[in-house]
Amino acid sequence: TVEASIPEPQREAWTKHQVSGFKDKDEFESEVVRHVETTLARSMFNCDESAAYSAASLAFRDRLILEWNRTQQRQTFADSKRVYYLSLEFLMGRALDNAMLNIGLKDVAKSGLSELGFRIEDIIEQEHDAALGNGGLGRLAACFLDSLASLNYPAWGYGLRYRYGIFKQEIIDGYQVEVPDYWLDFNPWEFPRHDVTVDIQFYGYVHKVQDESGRFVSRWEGGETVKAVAYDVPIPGYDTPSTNNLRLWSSKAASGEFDFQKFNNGEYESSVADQQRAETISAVLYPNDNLERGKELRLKQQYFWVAASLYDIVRRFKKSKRAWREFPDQVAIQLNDTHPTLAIVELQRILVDLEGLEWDEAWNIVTATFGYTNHTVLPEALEKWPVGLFQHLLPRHLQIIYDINLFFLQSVERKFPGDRDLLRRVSIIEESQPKMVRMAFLAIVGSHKVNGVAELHSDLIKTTIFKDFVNIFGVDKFTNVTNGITPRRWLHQANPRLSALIKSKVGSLDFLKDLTLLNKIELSINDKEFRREWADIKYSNKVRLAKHIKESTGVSVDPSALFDVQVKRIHEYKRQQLNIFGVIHRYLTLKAQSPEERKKAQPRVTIFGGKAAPGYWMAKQIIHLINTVGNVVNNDKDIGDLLKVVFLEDYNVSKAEIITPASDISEHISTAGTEASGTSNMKFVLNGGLIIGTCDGANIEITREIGENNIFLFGNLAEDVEDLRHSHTYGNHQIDPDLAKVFEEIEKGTFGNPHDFASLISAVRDHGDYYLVSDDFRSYIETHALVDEAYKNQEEWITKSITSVARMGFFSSDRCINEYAEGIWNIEPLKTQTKDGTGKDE
Ligand code: B1H
Ligand code: IMP
Repeated sequence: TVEASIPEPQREAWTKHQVSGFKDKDEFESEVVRHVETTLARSMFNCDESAAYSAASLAFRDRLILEWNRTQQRQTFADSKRVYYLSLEFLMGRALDNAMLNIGLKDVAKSGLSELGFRIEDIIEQEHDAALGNGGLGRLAACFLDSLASLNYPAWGYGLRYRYGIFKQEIIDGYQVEVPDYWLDFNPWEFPRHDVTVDIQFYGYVHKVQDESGRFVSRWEGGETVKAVAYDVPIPGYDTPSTNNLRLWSSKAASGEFDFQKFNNGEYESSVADQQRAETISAVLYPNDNLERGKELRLKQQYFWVAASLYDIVRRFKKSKRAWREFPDQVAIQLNDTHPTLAIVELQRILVDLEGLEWDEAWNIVTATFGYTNHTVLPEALEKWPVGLFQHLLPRHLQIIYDINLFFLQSVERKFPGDRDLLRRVSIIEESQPKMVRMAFLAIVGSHKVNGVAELHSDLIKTTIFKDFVNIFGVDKFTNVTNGITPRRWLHQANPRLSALIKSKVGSLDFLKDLTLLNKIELSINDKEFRREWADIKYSNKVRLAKHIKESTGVSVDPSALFDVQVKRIHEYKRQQLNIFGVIHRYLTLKAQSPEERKKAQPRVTIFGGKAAPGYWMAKQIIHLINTVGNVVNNDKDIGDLLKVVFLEDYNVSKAEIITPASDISEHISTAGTEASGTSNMKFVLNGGLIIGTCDGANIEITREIGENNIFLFGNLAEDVEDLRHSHTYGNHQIDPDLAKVFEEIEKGTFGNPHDFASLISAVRDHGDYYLVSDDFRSYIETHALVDEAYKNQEEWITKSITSVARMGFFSSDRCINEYAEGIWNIEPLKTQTKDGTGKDE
């Protein structure tokens, strides 16, 4: 059994002193005071809110780590298959509130803190977001960790511990300014594991040597070595003791400190340079969403993280002393986009070069282990690396890639003899100048399943970018797993009153574990009291947001106006430009009306938020235009409260928790076929907001679930986009007359120096309107008019809102994770209650 390995007397001492976490208010307070007075070296006389936050977090962390240990022990002894989720981004947001709610001790903490003189809301506010991600892709990884733990799956996340997460955005004179996000000053949620380290090699050369059996094997030698140090972040499941692990790697000079040899020789500067170069690897998150820009340091980050993670995974597997062919029965590895694709090559290298397996045997193990999730069809986001860069940084890996490609192309040739153009199209090596490694193709060839993240997107990858691979591998290799969101954070935590109201109708909080139970609230659709409370909750969430808007922008908004929200990364394909052009059109329309006519207009507050990649010029122009339009509109006496335009700076997870529950209508208006899924659309609807959107990504499935009467769809369809683009270039491209008036007004200087917005306008008018802004403008404006009308009928609106929420059960990330577990990973949840602590029986 578990304990047998420890001698009797020692075991007795250990069990006698077994630690357990706090269970009630008194014990919680005592833990907080202990941490304040010892860990933080403070006292009741100088315990400010920040110290109280730290101490409360440490008290919860202590509890979590005990469950973490038990969970890891259960998993180790059950010895069942685990899944490893490799993601370069984990956009976790704040941890304290989430830990309190998932463990179920928020009320205890609230009264405990209150007795010590603090309001829990103020304490929660002290926490700095863990912002190790750009947008949807990183937040999806965070929701997946929550579901994996809540559903008791044996699962680990692997990522990078960036010293700087996504930059903090400030808006100065209407422009985005980037400020570094140094978040690690004091992070109570991580455990440094200075004993868990891996040496990672770069550069060097490859040569062949004969092993004991006389076989020639490749050896990769020389070059630079950097140390990876593990930092563990416990991930609590909701209403379960299961606590999983997110392991983040930090880079350090391999020699530990700087080079004393050089230091003693008087080479002071270069002696620290090596150390600094090593630490640079995990220093900063690349701030690009849906864009790849081939920088050597990024490839270094990828290999560093992938090699450390695989070393860890393989070490854990080897402890079980199983045969290598059992590896895929014990290990599933999911690649979150192509960023970790090198893991495929690294595992093949480990098996062939270090463990001495034959190529084919190794390759069968590799392909049975990996699954690849594609998140985008945008050409500028598909990763390609110059062969020369690979040759320099990872010489052995390039050889392996060439071999993988050769064997793959030979198999294609056998299946489709003589089709040389096919070989050229699907080759992992693009024969361009310079030659490039196509990471998505490598990921497909090296995985047993490839999935898209919403139905339309999964169809599109099969018919466009990966079409040839469907013919080669068969259609069954390609599948769909529609994204989801965790209802714990995005309903219960962000909107506690709505969660409580739903609970009163469902009978319990079980809907947080089985979101389809939401459908029970549809039975109360005519319950007057329920409807009144529903509307009241939305209103009070809007009051809270209005307060935030006032504090952060100085603009006063009326909470009874229609709140129209678009918060997400700023990108041309997401079309914030369409939105702001629409706002200008609305403004011009109001200005042209008589005061009498204007009285009939529906008052609106249009709210924007989101970061632009620092080098993305167009996106920055969009932010600037939104701010200048806000300046004009918000100060126009004719307009008053009929229209307000605000840009909320530094949109992040914790701001999303305030903004999402306060929306009446949110905008998901990407050019059809460009947004793989979108996940904020799900969050808004789950919080009782309606949406205006294009037939794109998950909007389509949301429509199917909630019914088309409950969503405002507009615009051209994905299937027509190519033809429209063609006609822009080769036909007579006429832009929409109302949009032309908007452009005229900008060019007159109404919103500041028109020169600042010239390229925004010319992209639409003169350069082919790639994102179809003009084509969709009319239907966008008309659909917004329908929104105004619908909002005036509040009873109808509330009915739509309740109906939609009732039908959102499908979009839980629990459903999504169960689909991955069954269809791709072949793993099962682990029981949490066992007689002997091994997790083998209930
Ligand atoms: C998504 C990215 C992405 N798709 C490259 N692709 C990056 C690509 O740093 N990079 O190089 C970073 C991010 N992100 C998003 O994934 C999609 O645009 C959303 O539609 C989708 O909802 C989300 C999660 O699947
Ligand atoms: P690793 O996967 O080997 O790094 O182990 C992760 C954690 O799981 C360890 O820190 C332990 O808490 C736990 N663990 C792993 N192996 C054992 C074991 O053999 N006995 C008890 N706990 C283990």
